[in-house]
Amino acid sequence: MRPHPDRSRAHLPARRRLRAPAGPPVPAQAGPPVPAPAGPPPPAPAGPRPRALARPAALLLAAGLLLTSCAPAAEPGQSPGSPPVDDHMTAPASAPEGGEATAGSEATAGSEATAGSEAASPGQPNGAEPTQSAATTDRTPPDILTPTDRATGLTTPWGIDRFEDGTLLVTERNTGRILRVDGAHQQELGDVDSVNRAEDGLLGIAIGPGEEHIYAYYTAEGENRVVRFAWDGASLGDEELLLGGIPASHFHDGGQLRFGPDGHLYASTGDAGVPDHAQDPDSLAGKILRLTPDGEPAPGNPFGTAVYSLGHRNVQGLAWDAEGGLWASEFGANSWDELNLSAGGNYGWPLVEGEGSGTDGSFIEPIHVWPTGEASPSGLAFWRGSLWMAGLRGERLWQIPIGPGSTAAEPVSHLTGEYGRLRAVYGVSGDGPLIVGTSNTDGRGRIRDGDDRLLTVQ
Ligand SMILES: [Ca+2]
Repeated sequence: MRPHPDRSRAHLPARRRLRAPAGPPVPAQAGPPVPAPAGPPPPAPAGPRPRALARPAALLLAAGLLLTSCAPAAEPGQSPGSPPVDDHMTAPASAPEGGEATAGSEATAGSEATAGSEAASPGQPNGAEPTQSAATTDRTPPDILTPTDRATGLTTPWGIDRFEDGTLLVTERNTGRILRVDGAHQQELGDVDSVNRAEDGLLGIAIGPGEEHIYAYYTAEGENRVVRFAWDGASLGDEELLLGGIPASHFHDGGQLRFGPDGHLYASTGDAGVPDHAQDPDSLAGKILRLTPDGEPAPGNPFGTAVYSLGHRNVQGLAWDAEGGLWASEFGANSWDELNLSAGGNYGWPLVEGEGSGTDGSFIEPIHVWPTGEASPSGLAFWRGSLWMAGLRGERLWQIPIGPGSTAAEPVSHLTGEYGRLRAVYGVSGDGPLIVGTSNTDGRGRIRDGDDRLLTVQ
């Protein structure tokens, strides 16, 4: 397929293509915080903003290397002491949700919204719909999305995986329940001793190799944990702690769990309300972690720890494309949500939100950015040649067609406003439908009859 004009490597500045440094990773420098710039954040332009691609050459060069970071700064648009927020809110700020809330408001705990994006009304895009690149037309199903209910009556479904027999494994964030969904039948397999105050709780779920274990990510008192249970095909065994000590908060807990094509377990974490943690390689907050199935740091991790990449604010979606490129969806603070292509390295938070590679050009820039009112992205899946990214505050499903070399075409939105807040997405190309979960019972949405639901998209 032809590269999209905006994606042509000929348009890339040399710095982006050749940015990966040689030599060992350099730890973050200590130093005083850099004050936030004065004045309000810049206005969000309409529609998603694509980034020129640094791929594939820079990606390959960057693999496994950690990039130099700079002194930490306050969150853009916030004073240094402002409480953090993440899970941007859709509805009036009455109910809590974790990590997706508005700026500085404990009262709005747990939402994915941020200040400056409250102005956008649910279902009302801030600007023109992006048009699909002609280069991707042949890859994109013609309209595509004809959802039907797969399951109803759920409470804030967060993580989804699928057994080989096609039944689904689903977590409920607020209740801590692990469910198996077979057709319309829902079976509770067990629960975890999780706490849920806002965006925290029982989050990601992943079925291990050979379906011998089930892995979960949840918030316990004082920390987030990666655990696993033995699985015999019918019931859960005892819980085994694989990795504790992941900083936790009401907001910004990350929580996605996925096995990669390399057989390692990837976990996304949030900054837990302390932005500087994202730049600290010794902290597990604000990172993508990479573990062996037994919970040890994966061989080749840049610091010899669980840390794979750093400089993230709150990643809740992980997916691999057909060529093995790892994509991550990330909540922004006041202005920009991000879609990143991750090969290790430093993704800039809190020194950069959205576009920008930092004062020395060392941060890896996102591939696409969105105003928080149009996305506030959680789940991410790769299915039928595209990434599918759920928007909570954006109340839509973003499709990002992926071409050769892990290149991304222009995003296209679907289901805008039709089902409310969308969070969980699961799909495997060539293997079943796309599953999309709503999140209207999370305290920030308008609950529709039957919510929350899992939708089958064919
Ligand atoms: Ca970033």
